[in-house]
Formats: sequence, C-alpha cells, structure tokens
Amino acid sequence: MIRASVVVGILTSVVVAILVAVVLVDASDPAEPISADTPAVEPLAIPPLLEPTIENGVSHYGLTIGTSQHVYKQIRITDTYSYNGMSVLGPTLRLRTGDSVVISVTNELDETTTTHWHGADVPAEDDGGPHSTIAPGTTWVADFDVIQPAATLWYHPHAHGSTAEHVYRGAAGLIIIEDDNAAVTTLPATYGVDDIPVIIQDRDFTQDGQLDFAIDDGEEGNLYSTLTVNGTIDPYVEVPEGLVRLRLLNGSQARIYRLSVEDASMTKIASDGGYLVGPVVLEQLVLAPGDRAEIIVDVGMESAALVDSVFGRVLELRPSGSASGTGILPDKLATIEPISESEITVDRSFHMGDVRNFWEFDASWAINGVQFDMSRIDVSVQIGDTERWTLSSDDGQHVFHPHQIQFQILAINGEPPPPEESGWEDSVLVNADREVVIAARFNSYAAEDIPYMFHCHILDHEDLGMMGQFLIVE
Ligand SMILES: [Cu+2]
Repeated sequence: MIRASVVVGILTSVVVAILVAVVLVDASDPAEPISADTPAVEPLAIPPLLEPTIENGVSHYGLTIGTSQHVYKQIRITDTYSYNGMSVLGPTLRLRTGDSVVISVTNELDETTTTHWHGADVPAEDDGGPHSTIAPGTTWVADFDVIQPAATLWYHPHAHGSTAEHVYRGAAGLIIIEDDNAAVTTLPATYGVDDIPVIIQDRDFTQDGQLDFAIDDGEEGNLYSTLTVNGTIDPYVEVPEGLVRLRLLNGSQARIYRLSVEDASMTKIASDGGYLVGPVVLEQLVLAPGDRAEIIVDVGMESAALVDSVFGRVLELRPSGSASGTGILPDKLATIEPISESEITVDRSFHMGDVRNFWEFDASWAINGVQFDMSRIDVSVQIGDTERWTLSSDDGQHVFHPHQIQFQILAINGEPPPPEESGWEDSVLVNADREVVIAARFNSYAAEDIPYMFHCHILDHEDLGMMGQFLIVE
C-alpha cells in the first residue's frame, strides 16, 4: 500500500519540477556570446608569483585564506574569498621537482575550510582533503617533497559540503611545477609575459553586484552566465608575437568548456599531470571542471582569441608589437612509459550515478551506490600495485578525480584515447556516452591512517555526496 505522504511527495516533486523547468530554461547561459571582432577592454589580471623563504634548503610558503573584495564589474564592489589578501583567487606557487616545501595555510575565514593540492603526489596528511580541516584562526602546515615531473596543478578548499561555495567565492590558485626536462627549454616560459595563467570560472551576480551562489543537484550541476578569467570579465592580454603558452585551468563549479582559438593555431602540449609525448594540434579542447591543459598559440601580427562554444571570446591575445617571442615548439616533449596490461594487478569498477528512491525529489549522487561517509574506507590499495579502474555513469556529467595519483587513460568506449588524452591525467570526464578505463601505479606513499579522496569534480555533485575514500596500505 502506498502511503499518503508518498503520494503528496510525488505530486509536490512533479509540481516543483515543472515550476523549476519553466523558470530556469537556459537561465544559465549568457544572453549573447562575446564576439571576437571588437577589442576587449579589460587587461587580464595575472596572479603574482608567491616567493618562498628558503631555510636549510627547504622552501617555505605562506598562504592565508580570508574574505576580500573584488571589482568584477565597474562601480560594483563584490565580496569574495581569496588567498593572501588578493582581491580574488590566490598567488601562483612555482615549485621545482626535487624541492622540499613547507606550505602553511592560515584560515582567517569565520568558518572551517581546508586547502588541497589538486594533482599533487603528496602524503595523505599533507594532501589537504576533508580530514585536514583548518578551524578559523588556526594554521595547518603541509610538508612534502616535489616528486613529480613538470605540470600545472592548482590548490583550492576541500572541506566536505562547502567546497563548491569556497571555490566559487574565489579561493583557488595555480601551482606550476618545473623540472630539468631538456626537451622543453625552448618553450615560452616567462610567467605573465609569454607563459600566461588562464583560470576560467563562470559566475552570477545579484542586482547589487554580489556573487550569486547556488548548488544544483541536477545532472549538470550549477552553471552561471558570466565568464571570468583570473577574475576579469572579457579580458585581453598583451603578448609578444610568436609562441605563447596558456596554462588553462577550469576552476568552475560545474561548467564544461569547449575551447578553440580564432585567428591562430592551438597546440596542446600538456595535460593534467604534465607534458604530452609530443605536441598535438587541436581544433577544439574540452576542459571539464578541475582539468588543466597547456596550449601553445602562435600569435601573429593581429589579435588571436581563445573562444568557448557557448560564451564566445574568453581571452583576447593581443600582440604588443614591441617584442618578438623566442619560443620554439619541439617535436618531442616528454617520455611517458605506457602502463601495459601485464603490469596490472587489480581491477576495479566505479559507477557514478543517482541513487535516490523514486519518491525523492533531490538527487543522491553516489559512487558504486554509496554516498560519502568520512568514517568509511571504500577502497584499500596495496602499495606497489598497478590498478585498472573502469569508470561509468548512467546519468549526468561527471568528472572522476582521484587524489595523489596521475593515471593513464587506457580506453574510452573501448577505443584507445586520442593523442591529446594520452598523457598523465588526474581528472576525466565520464557520462552515459563515455565509459573510461584508466590505470595507475600506486608506488609513492602509503596512507594507513588518513585516506585519499576520489570524487566527482562537478562540485555540486561532490558536496552532495559523490565522493569516496581510499587507503594505500603496506
Ligand atoms: Cu558528477
């Protein structure tokens, strides 16, 4: 027998769903894409490099997260979160493979947060996940050696239930790792000149210019209608003619970008975890939340533009005319030892889906049928093993992101990945039309006490429970 409350629940769900559908049709997309034909007005903000103090060969960095104010739109002053007193976002950390680093993170917010080093191969207690909370007014210290190759990583809060909001309000920054790879020394590498950080995030603003934040439990998460790059709306950046490197980060809550370059070629040189084997010329680059990509744009005498399929121009690359870039694109960038079938010792499957009961209105995002529980270990990995994970979904867009490891994609829908997805990755798009098989070597740190996370990087889904925990045991 069906109880009356269940019937009322179903009817309410139907009515609310219809109302929501009527009110929200396409509200998240921009009114009109920005044309690349007219020059951009605002110069791109470049986050400063954070200088370390060096003691006994150890590089010490200090980050402080707090509230701040930023002008996104003229006249309006918007309340934001940031690191180190910036108006929004945080400074860029530039590390080097082999460095020993200590990063202290002080929380000046009036709520608990964390700071996670996304893509970094670090011990679990230094990873900054939901277990490494930083209470208001306290400092948490991460202490690790940089043991991975050159890559563009990022840092952001990761407290369970508030990750989306803290990132949305502006708490995020880039990490650049450099190394001694001799193959790439001719690439553009002057930060802010021909090596440009490009942090892409969508936002909505209230009438009085404040950030309008919401979690959407739907299949796509919450999409906003204004695009920002490093906190700037529709920016330009002056660059030398010749090769320019863009370090792209999708720091958005949920939006997936489809990027191209107008009036110049686009060549991908690096994925999440570092350089590809060789450069790959691309027509379009799909950048899901959490993803990074390094691209080279060959800027001529006229402006080129990074363009998104929905928003139009993301960033105008304007030749300054005063300098000529000296960068040269090599044929070979890095050596990647492919993970072979014979190396694989364990197989696992991760299914990403909605486990709500039929009478429930709100989605219950889960992995393998269970929602996040900080006291439950979902997976134990033996250190030294190489594991193959099959990632699938039956509804919604998901971005599978395990902490600590960089993985290789073995197959997408049973086919080998294209060259641009054949490097090291830490985040990968998964949906009903895209089953992905990945493999990773677990050979750096054991984590017997504090688990690492694996989760969906659509932050709405993550905060709503689409996250699990793995240990790496001796
Ligand atoms: Cu998801």
